[in-house]
Amino acid sequence: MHATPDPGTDLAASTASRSRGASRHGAILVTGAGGEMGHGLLEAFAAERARREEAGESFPAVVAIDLRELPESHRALCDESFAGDICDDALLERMLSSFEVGEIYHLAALLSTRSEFVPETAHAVNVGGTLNLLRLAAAEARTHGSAVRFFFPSSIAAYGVPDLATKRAAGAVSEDQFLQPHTMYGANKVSGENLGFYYANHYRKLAADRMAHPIDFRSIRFPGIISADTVPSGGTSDYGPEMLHAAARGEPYACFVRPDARIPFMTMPEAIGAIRTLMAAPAESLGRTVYNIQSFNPSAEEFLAEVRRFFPEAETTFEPDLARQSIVDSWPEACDDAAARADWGWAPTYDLASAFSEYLVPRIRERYAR
Ligand code: AKB
Repeated sequence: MHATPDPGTDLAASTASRSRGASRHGAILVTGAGGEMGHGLLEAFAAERARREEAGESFPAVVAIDLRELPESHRALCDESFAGDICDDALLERMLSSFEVGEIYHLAALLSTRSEFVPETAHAVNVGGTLNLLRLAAAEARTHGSAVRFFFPSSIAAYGVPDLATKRAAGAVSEDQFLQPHTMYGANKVSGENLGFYYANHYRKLAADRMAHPIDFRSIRFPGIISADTVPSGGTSDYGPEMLHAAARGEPYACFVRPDARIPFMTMPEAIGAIRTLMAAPAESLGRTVYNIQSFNPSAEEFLAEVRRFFPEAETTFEPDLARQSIVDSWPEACDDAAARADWGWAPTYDLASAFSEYLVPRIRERYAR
């Protein structure tokens, strides 16, 4: 049986014709670059570039895409930025006319709370966008003849633990348990993981001229992430960072989950470090495409106790929102990260106490003192 000789997309066809034209610059592409994680990643690339250039080595161009124009602080960290939709082929075409993409960090997504208000839009962005980027990566791989390395941030939202009793009994869950999420965002994350696996290993299975592994797909299931520099919006793990930032600003905060709500968390620098380490790991050492990681997993009440150690005046109350609480209840209270530890040397930098005393509090105090 024969399939069509080419992926059959305009993007693929024009990528091939471009390769015969003017030379393009090797590039790392970051989508959703204006978000919390995007900024951290752009900073890490800028630091890496400075190190490499000092050693007389080259570093690829860093190209950012975000729905909105990037702030100057972000733009200064990349070689080129594009404002627009990752589902817009014309935008991707413009980017590809100048850059040959060898690595992609696909961060653009609608988070879990926001996605429940507009599930179909969330699917279009979270799954449609991922599919478009995978397709672009496969076309680029065909053009330059080597696999494109692709990072996809998955989430504990990929899990759907059926009820609280099961959550408490399960403890730390492995990558393969409870994969029936209760949210559109979670369903989108599972789809992204599966699409990545397909493009990496089985893309165009029946085509005579197929490239066996056009994409080197790597993914981390992140817990809730806490940054000292930014307050997230649209997520359900946001109660942790919101509680801390409100206390540091001296503002009251009504926490939308019960005191006993428990999920895993980590700090933003640990998340950025983990992405960089996973993406630098030799392919032979990776036994899976998707890895759990976590640093600490306090209940909301334990998190508040830590906040009050530094901000004793914190005016925090608990006013659970039943719907958002039900999402947190469907996420595991801990993740088994043994595979990440064994395959690419993942280890958390902080526990709850040191995350507060060594990173969050000093930096947040400095931020709000400005
Ligand atoms: C969210 O709450 O939606 C995100 C996540 C856990 O992926 N922070």
